[in-house]
Amino acid sequence: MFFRVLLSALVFSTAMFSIVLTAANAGTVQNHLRFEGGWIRVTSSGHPMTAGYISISNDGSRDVVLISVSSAVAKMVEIHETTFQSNVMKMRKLENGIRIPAKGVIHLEPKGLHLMFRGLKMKIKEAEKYKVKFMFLNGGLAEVIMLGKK
Ligand SMILES: [Cu+2]
Repeated sequence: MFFRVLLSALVFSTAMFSIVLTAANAGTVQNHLRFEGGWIRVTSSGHPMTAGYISISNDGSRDVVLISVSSAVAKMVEIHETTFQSNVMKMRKLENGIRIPAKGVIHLEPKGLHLMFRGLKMKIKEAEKYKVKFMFLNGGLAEVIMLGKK
C-alpha cells in the first residue's frame, strides 16, 4: 500500500518527477531502447480494466527484460500474453516479464502480448496522454507517454 502511494506521489510531484527522469537517463539500458506507438484502449466510465499496446526496440548488444510496468491510472499494470486453447482466447500473466533480445524488437499488440491495466482509477479517453513507467531487470526505468485510442 505504501509503495503504491509512493508511486503516485512520484508521478504527481514535479520535483520528484525530475529525479525519476534523471535516474532513467543515467541508466544504461534505456539509451538503447525505443518505445513506439504506445496506446491504451479507451474505456467507458467505471470500467475496471483495459489493455495497452506498444513496440519496444532494443538497439543495444545485450538482451533486456521488461520486468514490471506501473501507472497512476491503475492500481496495477500486468504483463499478459494471449493464448488460444481450442480456439478459445485466454490470457495469462507473465510473472517473469518479457525478454527483448539484443538488436530485436517486441510488439505488444491486440491478440498478442499486452499490458493489462487493472483497477482503473480513471476513464481512459481518446487522444489523452497517460504516463506509464517501464521497469527493467537491471533496475533501469523509462517513463513513456501512451495515448488513449479506440
Ligand atoms: Cu490481459
